Amino acid sequence: MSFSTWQKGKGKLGHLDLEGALTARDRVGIQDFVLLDAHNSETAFLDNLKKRFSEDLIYTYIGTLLISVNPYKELDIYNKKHMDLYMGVNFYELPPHIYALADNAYHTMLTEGNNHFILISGESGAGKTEASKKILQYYAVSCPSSALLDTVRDRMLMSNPVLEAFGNAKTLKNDNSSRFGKYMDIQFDRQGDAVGGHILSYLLEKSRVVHQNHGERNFHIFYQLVEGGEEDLLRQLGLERDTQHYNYLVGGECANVSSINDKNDWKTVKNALSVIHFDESDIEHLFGVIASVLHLGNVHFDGDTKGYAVLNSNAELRWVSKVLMLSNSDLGFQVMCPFMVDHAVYVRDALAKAIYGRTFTWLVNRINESLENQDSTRKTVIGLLDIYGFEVFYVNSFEQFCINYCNEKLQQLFIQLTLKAEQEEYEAEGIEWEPVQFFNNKIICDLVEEKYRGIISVLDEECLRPGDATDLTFLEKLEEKMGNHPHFVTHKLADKKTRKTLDRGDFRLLHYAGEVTYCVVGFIDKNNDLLYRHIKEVSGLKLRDYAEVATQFKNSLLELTEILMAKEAWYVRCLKSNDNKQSGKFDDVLVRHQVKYLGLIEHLRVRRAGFAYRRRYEEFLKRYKPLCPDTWPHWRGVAADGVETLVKHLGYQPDEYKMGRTKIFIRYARTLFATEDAFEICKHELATRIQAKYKGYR
Ligand code: AOV
Ligand code: MG
Repeated sequence: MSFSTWQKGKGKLGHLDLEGALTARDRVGIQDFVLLDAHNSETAFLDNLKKRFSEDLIYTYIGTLLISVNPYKELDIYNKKHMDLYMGVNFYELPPHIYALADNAYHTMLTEGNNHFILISGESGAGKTEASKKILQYYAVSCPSSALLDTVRDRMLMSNPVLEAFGNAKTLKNDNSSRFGKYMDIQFDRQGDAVGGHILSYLLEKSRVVHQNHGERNFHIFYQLVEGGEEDLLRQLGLERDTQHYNYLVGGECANVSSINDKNDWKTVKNALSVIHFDESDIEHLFGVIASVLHLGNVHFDGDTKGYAVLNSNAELRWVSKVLMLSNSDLGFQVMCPFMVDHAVYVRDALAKAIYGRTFTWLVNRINESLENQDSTRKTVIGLLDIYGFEVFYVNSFEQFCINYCNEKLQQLFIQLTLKAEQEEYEAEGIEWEPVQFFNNKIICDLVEEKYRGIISVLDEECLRPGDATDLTFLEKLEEKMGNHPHFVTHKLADKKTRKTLDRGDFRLLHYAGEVTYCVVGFIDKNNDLLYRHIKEVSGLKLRDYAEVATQFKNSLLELTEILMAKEAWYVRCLKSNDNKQSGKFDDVLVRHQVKYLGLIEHLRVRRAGFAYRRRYEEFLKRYKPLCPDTWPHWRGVAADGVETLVKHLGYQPDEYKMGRTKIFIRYARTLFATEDAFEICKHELATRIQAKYKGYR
């Protein structure tokens, strides 16, 4: 390392003085698990996380993978100063941070000219959405700028509050839970300017529009509109300023949440919409639709003497027509059909869900238009994936089935890529290695998605079967077809397999992240999405395009996997520190469970299989060359030879390292550790010598 680079590095270390740096390791734990001495021990792993967490150090690396533990409190580490600090800095040089990962992905993209993605995973409430926002902010603030591009950046940033308002809700797990999946490409030009973006959204949980479990809310936007909407607007939409007035908002009995300020959020969303370039008429249209859903929820049916539905008042329906700018007769059609009361309510709810779902799709499309970059020159992208995390509730339904299946797929992708990447690296570098054993969750993915045999296929079959298919016949088919599967349990088989009983209408999947019991009620209906099918029919679209909901979702995840596989991966694994959203609390059992199922120890093991650490020759030399008189201050020859000279001087034994084609592979963490210690001491001595020299001048 040249003196000037080192000076720069020293400046960046800020308050960490050099002597302090030597002792800091004990106090704040190890910042990269690869350097942890206790070999792969789960307890040592957890101790380290906990030690760091207690010092508000929520980030730790395993090589280039970033672990983040949700602190449930605001930390002063996300300001512009920190962004500047991490710009252009190697992983090693500063404490682990999400900015370091974002910055390394960005610089690798620029130097290698290829596409990247950042996979953010973890269970519901672990901090995925917050992490993805921080990464986006980092790019928006830190990348080179021009007045023209500022607009694109502002829009990218502002797409977040809008999509969160319409796609997030309070659940029992998370006050701001993502109820849709989101993949966002951030496009960069050759200079590294962020020039555009594109969002793909995945399966919105529409059922929430008409039903919320106790302690949960509808999508944020409804409360924002009712609480924060201007008087004029509410009058125009026929709305009252009282969330309790709306049937669709009272189901969960928790309209007010202390962590949420709907009034303020309304202002943020309105402002964001104008930045994204929604004009007055778009906004009028958008909130008309939202109001129509609230009015629909208040449409009430009485039964006549034969049990047929009769509207008890036309007032709400008139408002629906008005705010949707329809003629009364369009909606009258629905009313004229002789439905039984239950059925009428069903149709009403189906309509509300369909309206909301289509509005969400429209919103994503509009945002994409505003982020589109017209310039056809070559661009590279960094994709950000933030999807609903694994979740287990008291009652789990079709939605949880889809969400948890999605998390299985992401875990599978992680396994494939980390194993694959590792294998390829050893191969490419000509290094022999022993593969490490993993629990491969492919078996669970197959159970869900396999053609003709998986749960989704059985569900589709039942949905399309003419006649008397019900949720229970679906369950029977499952029992018939997959009763012997080691990860599938039903009532009949419960005792034998898990020794836990199950209700007759339930089935249980043994997911990679834990057991989940699903109640089959509603599976057929939700998978059919009949109204959607009806809309497709009347709008003249070919039915052959139509796939059942779970199959559509499966196909979209397949496409997503292909998009991701073509890019270089970076990982953020988010851990939930406790189940009570409490700051500073580290629940050992909960964290240990997540560490296990996320495969973090295995990942570490793979990183260490044979060789704990590897570094490109140039980087290794750049950092450690002050440790050898032959390489300091300059090594004029080939970097690999310089590294060989350096490590021989340091006394590395032949079994401690291997020279690959472009990298040095170090077998034991302690070897690198000793080198790192020597480096710290050397820096300290150098600094003392330099200080003494300057004193001499004065
Ligand atoms: P999720 O995205 O992983 O859950 P969030 O990112 O929404 O979880 O985080 C949940 C809450 O934890 C946030 O609203 C914050 O209060 C807090 N939090 C998370 N990360 C941080 C952080 N780095 N600093 C401070 N507080 C944080 V879900 O979308 O439910 O799967 O579907
Ligand atoms: Mg989220």
